[in-house]
Amino acid sequence: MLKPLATATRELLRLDGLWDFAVDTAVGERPWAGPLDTRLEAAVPASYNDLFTDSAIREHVGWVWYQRRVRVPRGWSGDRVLLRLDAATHEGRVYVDDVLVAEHIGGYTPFEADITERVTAGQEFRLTIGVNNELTNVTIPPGTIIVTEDGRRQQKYHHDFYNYAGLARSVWLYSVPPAHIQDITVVTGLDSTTATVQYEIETSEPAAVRVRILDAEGAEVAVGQGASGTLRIEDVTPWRPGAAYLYDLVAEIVDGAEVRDTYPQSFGVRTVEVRDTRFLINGEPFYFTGFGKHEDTPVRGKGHDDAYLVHDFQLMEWMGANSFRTTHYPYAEEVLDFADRHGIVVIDETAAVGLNLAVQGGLTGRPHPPTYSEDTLNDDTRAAHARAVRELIGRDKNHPSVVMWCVANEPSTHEDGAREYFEPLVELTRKLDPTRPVCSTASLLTTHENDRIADLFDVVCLNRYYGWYLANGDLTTAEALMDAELRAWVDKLGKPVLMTEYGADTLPGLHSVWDQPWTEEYQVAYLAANHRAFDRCEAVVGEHVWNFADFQTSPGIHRVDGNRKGVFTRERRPKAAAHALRARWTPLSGRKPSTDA
Ligand code: GCB
Repeated sequence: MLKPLATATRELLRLDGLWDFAVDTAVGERPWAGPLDTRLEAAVPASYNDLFTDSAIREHVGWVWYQRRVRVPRGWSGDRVLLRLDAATHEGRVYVDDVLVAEHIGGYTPFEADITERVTAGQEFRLTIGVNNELTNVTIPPGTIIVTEDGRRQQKYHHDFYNYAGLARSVWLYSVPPAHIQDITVVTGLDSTTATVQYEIETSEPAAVRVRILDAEGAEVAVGQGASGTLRIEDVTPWRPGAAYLYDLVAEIVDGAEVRDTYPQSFGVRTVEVRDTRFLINGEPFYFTGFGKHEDTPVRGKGHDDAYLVHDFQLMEWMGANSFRTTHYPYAEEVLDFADRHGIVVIDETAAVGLNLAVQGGLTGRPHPPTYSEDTLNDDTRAAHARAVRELIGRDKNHPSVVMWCVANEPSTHEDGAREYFEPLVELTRKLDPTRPVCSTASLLTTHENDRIADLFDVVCLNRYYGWYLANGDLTTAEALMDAELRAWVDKLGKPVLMTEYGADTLPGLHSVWDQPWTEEYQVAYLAANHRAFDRCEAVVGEHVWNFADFQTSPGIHRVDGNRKGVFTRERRPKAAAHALRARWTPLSGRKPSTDA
């Protein structure tokens, strides 16, 4: 799905700002049918939960309503008019005046509606958006809703981050010409100094298509005719980690000398490959340094914020972090665009987090229901998961920064049904994109002995907390456990191993001369112990610390004001570990540390 852009043939209005806002219990049955009866206003983009002081809004389970009036620019008559929501978390319904024009389930991917027949250029319309935050066993991520004895509905889920909801990304109104470009796919190859650029363009109706490739200075380096084909760029400048270089593939619908529609799709030339126990970008071994992150800031919740975007990337660069994983859902497209432009490598993850009922059994010691069954995660869950994979790849396929798809975080992999659930999803991912490796991360409950799915993936991605959830306060044991685990996976599968999570909760300002958990010194020592083990294992291709910054967690989980495994606080102040990581990562520059430690 193309990102809306203003071009010579398209115009664009961002509908961000203050919208009227109400929870469903405060308004009538058909809140879209007239002006919303409310005094509340909510900021877009932002999660609504932390905006208000009323805890009933913060903990509301169900629909909330956003409304505003929108004037269609008067110059748009004759064009098609589209509404686009970058995200409605987790379900959205969009009404133009009294009419439902779009519905979508899945909280982190965009959707749109052609509203040409419902609006008039120069006139206003009433735009109402319902957003539902409910998670069930057939949503991605899954959850369950319980009703307390006194009749309150409560949302339960199997991941620790807070279930922020609302319109956390931009809403757009945009115009396209009647015959327009609907989608573009670009796949690049690299042979020494020559690039091959395979392209495929979808149009709204049969049309003559022309393409031009422009380099970063705007010079034309290749031209082609037709909706699909392969072009060559001689003396190409590849996209490299830390040294981004972007081209534009300008697709045009032409009618004689007239250009009916034009859309520039940016892309980078780079290859990705897993060979033996190495992860290669442009044929060269790449060592990942960086983080699992969250879209999470005070007040805005998961609301996209360009200031935090710039600052987070600055901090990553300052530390020598060359990559991150979009834990645990697709991030705003602005984030990936920024990564493309600045040469940061991304592992792009679906919102499939918490597909694991064994975790709750593991924590409480109580028997747990099976993760995969008709009453728990079932065929409908898998269908929702398949949609999530399609929408992720549909949105992000052209980003050079994205080097691997992560289909799930910490699913249950040892229970009956795990393989039957995952095999078709991995096949689908590879069919949709044969060019990128595929992974899923493994929790502590997944061992090399009980796992049933790791062979489906290209890289063994481990989330390991030796020295925190296990061997807490005993880093000698933690290091030995890590050594043993790494050896076991390499012996079993002979694939690269990426440490996709390791981390220790840390209270800034707490200090000790001993290995005392929660202190800043312990976080530093914890990371160092883990690093010694990684450096002894040839097959380890990278390290992503959990987490970049402290983040808000769900009620009912035993945390002190959120998850404190951040290397930065939630306000982005460094803990001692930030300086320690900077000292380790800066000299590496994408190369693996020496293995003779
Ligand atoms: C994990 C999860 C992550 C949690 C983390 C923790 O394994 O993938 O979402 O936040 O552990 O800190 O417990």
